[in-house]
Amino acid sequence: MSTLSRATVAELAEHLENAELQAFDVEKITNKYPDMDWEDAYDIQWEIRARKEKRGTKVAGLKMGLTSYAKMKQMGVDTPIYAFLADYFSVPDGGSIETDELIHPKIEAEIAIITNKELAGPGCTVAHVLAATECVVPAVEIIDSRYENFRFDLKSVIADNASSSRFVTGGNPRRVEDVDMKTLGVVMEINGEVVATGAGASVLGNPAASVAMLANMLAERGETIPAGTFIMTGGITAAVAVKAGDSVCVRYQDIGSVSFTFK
Ligand code: OOG
Ligand code: MG
Repeated sequence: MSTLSRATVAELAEHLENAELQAFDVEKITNKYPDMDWEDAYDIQWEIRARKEKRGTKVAGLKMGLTSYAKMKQMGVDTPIYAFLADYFSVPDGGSIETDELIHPKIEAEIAIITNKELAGPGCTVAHVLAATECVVPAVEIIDSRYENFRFDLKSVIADNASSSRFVTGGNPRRVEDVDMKTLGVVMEINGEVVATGAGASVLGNPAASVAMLANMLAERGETIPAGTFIMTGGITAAVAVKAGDSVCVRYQDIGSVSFTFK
């Protein structure tokens, strides 16, 4: 049961996508539309996805957000959310990110997987996810909320594609049977200094549970996770702000490291 008209959904999608593409911040949309509901929020996100696809952008993967208590606490919200990753968000390992194209970027260390079977909810479990996982991949997400001062509520952030802006993968992906995603440790360094550490279990007890939740959330819209999907399971620690000139290296137990710089 959505409350916003098709026209308002389209207008808000254009507004938030322009803020993303032109790197300017905006007021959170619930200020003007306090009665919008969850379905409206995801409708706006799916409309942003449709706008990009119409222009030829491909979807490079999916992500879950706010799956760790560190992240929920940092952002003052209490439910995981999902979003999509556009092809141009992808930055190669060892590459550099144009800081000017972003508003106020923060980085997150995440564990990602690539599926090899379709995953469909409702009823998707960790066991289903593990049986459909090709490999485990280290990933660093660069989030960049389009909202002023990175302050938002859940509906506003869902509409804003969960602050998605860039991501970097690399390292040495491993087969799922060769890694324990729960105990997999991560060390995040900026300019050689350790700024955060954590383990996979911070993400809903097991990053695979985040993927199961994604399948179950997508089922509410009649969607599934196709085979071959790259999925980032959510930040393990709180996100850390970065600035031009910073060089980032996140080291993962067993699956290598990911590095890049901010120009
Ligand atoms: C929302 C996106 C959160 C994660 O990994 O938890 C997210 C935000 O904090 O801006 O990507
Ligand atoms: Mg994230």
